[in-house]
Amino acid sequence: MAISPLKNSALEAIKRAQNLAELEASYKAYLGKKGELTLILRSLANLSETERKAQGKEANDLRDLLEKRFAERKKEVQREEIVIQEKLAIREHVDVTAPGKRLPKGHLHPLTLVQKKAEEIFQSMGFAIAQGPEIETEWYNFDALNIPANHPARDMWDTFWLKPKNAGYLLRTHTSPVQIRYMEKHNPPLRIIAPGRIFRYEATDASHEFNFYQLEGLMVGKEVSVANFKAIIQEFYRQFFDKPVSIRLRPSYFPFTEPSFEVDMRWGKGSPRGEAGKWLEMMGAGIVHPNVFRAVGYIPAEWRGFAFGMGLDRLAMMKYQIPDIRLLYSGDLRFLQQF
Ligand code: FA5
Repeated sequence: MAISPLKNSALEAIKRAQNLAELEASYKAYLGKKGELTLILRSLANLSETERKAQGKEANDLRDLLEKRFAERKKEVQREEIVIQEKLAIREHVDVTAPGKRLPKGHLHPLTLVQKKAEEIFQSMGFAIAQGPEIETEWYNFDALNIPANHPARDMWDTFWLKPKNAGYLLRTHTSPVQIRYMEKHNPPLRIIAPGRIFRYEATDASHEFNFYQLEGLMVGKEVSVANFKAIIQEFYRQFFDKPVSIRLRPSYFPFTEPSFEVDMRWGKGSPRGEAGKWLEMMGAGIVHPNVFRAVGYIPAEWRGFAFGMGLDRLAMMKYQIPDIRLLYSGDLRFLQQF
């Protein structure tokens, strides 16, 4: 056989081989002991010197080329075979009768649940939702709320100051500055709540965090009274807990309300650590101080209002019987997955 047609048919056979067995068979047919090219190479010895030179080079070149192509195709076929086997292996693993895998779904944090529920109830009573920044100025957090510089009342709120301190920026210590921000932009009468995160530079224990959540409330009108406050708060609790709860109003002091009081709630039976019968302070509240109205440009003689600031964490603790506020921030899934 002449070299040229042999070359074409050999290259074609290499290309066509789909697996190692086919490839090996072709290799044998051309380069094996009795392969076509091997025979040609052997027969060179019988040729005259000039013919041998001419044909010898051509045949040896072809042998080198074919060796190379066989090796390349072998690698390709091996790779293809691995892919096919992997596919088969995967198919073998699909057991159509096995029950489906349940994808774990996330859910809302108990504090978020509590905040949403509280918002829903207050909205149903005509309160709008307002928001303010977590980084506040001294003016909104203190001065406008009738807490002048150097007044001992400032110490009621241990503060994280931002550097430099004389710039007057701080992490808000309560949600009350949102009252000021809202009243500056809106005319009375008004009813708002302002839920949000706040910060205090204080030691932690089972009922105190240094970072927690409050929900501020403010209602301003012509004849708003403590009686209105009490009715609204009692209705809020009734809806929130969906069962009767005991609360008490206790006289207190806040610079921005006069009179001021605190609302406590009694731990019920089944409380987590035998707190049953004990009181937990739920919020501060009172009748808006005239100086607060002055700070926002309202005429104090014309308007009356009540304000309150409730701890959302404490609300969550009461609702879900959580013995320690720190659990809410622990990121512990054993705790969080119970909600
Ligand atoms: C205030 O922050 C006032 N701004 C509340 C207020 C608003 C009074 C409007 C009058 C009018 P106080 O510091 O007491 O008040 O905090 C209010 C509530 O936040 C507390 O009753 C309690 O429920 C919660 N709270 C206070 N400190 C912590 C704390 N360290 N960790 C968790 N909850 C707290």
